[in-house]
Amino acid sequence: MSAVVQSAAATDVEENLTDGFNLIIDALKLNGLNTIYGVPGIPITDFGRMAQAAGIRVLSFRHEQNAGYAASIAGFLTKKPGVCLTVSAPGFLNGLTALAHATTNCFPMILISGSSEREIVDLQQGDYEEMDQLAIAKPLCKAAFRVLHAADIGIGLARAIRAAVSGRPGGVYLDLPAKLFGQVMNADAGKKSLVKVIDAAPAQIPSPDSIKRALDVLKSAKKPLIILGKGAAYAQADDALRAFVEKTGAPFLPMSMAKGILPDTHPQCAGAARSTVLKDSDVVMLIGARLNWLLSHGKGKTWGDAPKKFIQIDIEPKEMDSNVEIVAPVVGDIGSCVSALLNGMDAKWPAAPADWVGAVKTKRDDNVAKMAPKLMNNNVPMDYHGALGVLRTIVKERPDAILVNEGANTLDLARGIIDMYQPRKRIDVGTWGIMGIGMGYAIAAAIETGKPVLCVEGDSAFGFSGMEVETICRYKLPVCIVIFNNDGIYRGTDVNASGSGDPAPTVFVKGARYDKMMEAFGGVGVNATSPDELKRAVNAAMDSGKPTLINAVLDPAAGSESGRIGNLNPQSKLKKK
Ligand code: ADP
Ligand code: TZD
Ligand code: MG
Repeated sequence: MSAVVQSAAATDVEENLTDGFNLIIDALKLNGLNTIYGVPGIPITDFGRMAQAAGIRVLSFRHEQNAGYAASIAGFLTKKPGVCLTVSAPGFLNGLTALAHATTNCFPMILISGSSEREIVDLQQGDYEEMDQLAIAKPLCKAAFRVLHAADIGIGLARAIRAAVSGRPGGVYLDLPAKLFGQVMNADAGKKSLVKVIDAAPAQIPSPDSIKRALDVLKSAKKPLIILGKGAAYAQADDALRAFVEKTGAPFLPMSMAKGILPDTHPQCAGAARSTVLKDSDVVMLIGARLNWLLSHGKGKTWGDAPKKFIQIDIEPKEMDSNVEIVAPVVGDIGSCVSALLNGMDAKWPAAPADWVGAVKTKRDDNVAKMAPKLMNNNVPMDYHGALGVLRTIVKERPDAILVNEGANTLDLARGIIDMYQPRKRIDVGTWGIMGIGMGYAIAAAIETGKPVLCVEGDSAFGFSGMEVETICRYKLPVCIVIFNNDGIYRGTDVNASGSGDPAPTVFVKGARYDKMMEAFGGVGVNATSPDELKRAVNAAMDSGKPTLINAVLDPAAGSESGRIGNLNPQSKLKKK
């Protein structure tokens, strides 16, 4: 209900009034947007307070980028746009990275930012935190809107919601100049101006022809492969996806945030035979995954010489043929597309050829067996495998916990080693391979799902959002952060070739105790030097639900440059000796 301001007009006639503050709050609540991630300040300080008083959950962060990442992953986890609230110019810019990230990753998010007065900004007269924010946001998001009149707040938010969640989801910018918040209007007219968005992301039904074409190509396959991407996780069509994959009998490969839609231990999972299935498959069906760098653009050495046919299911028609020819494009939402495919497969649908399925299974079992002893080592100092072996078991025992993961070696090895068992339980660096998502993701995951969160963080990765441990302690969130502390980026062993006395660019303070940071804010800090210690500390944290940070001391020499993507890192052949 709108808080009503009473005003005694000169005429002595009392009118019920509302204002921009109240209308924005009412519009958010009307559309079920009940959580805001942000940082307060001019002109939104009072807005945050009032929103909280009105029952919206307001999570106040230490830096807007982290609040923005929180909003972006809230969008991924819930299919509703995550809302981030920032102050003008610098706060807005801090949030913008996350907005661009949301757009790149196809997560629905709305960045709402206060801004300075139009009249002054447009004449460039030097207002407090002056910046033409709308113009700057536009190229970095799916849509950008500005509201100048209180009466347009309802429409403005409705447009933002639709733009964020319909079609391919993405980031939307909503610019609210300071004056708007205090603008007063008649309360009844204000109430009527609000819009409850109906069917914000309408089902997009694929054409029957496209379904038939896709099934014909799939049926012709001798070596089919299904690749599940994070769009498939986002779609929340878990039962239909599982039924479809099982009906085909084909090996499936989950992209990192699609792990767990079907468990990584499923007999058809080809995660541990990735190179084999990419090289040797003859028909590849992409479901909510793009053929970008993460899949070597669908060509080159990774994909082998044998000719391949691609089928692609995606809500975005322009995604088709972006990197290679798609012989069977299926455009629609994944739930509708997969249901239509299932309907088109009769009882006699042939299972994937047994020789192919068998070959993939053999490769996978071999690779798993080769890895097993490494994961059981109790070396001190720890290596990645010893530490990850422990975490792998913990996730197996606690399959509903959410795993947040970032770093280089810490990311690449954890992704391969830690099996996931449920959909949308693994959230990580995403399409950009971005560092800094860690604490924002952890906070949103805890808030949006109420589940315990385990963060597996490189020491460098953690540094990008580390101050938010205070936020985690303040809101008493069930987050356990494990820092793989190898004294630096990739390794802690680099030396400065100049001998100037400065450390090399990739190394940090040796023997740093990140656990003390957590203690500073009343959380639990643990220094773990062996896999056994690590296991005890993580289990205690997951049992207690207390904010915990475990400094896992790793061998500084254990990692490799850029983790698994060293090939993307140019190296000078002309280095000085
Ligand atoms: P990954 O990184 O896991 O490979 P990408 O982010 O590259 O995944 O691809 C996700 C794809 O999923 C995008 O092309 C996006 O358009 C698509 N997508 C997102 N939501 C849906 C949906 N509900 N239905 C169909 N496609 C979707
Ligand atoms: N800045 C941002 C925003 N994203 C990035 N990906 C990078 C910088 C470059 N970068 C990586 O790609 S991984 C990484 C950086 C700085 C950190 C790797 O070190 P780590 O992990 O300690 O997190 P490991 O286990 O030591 O490899
Ligand atoms: Mg490191």
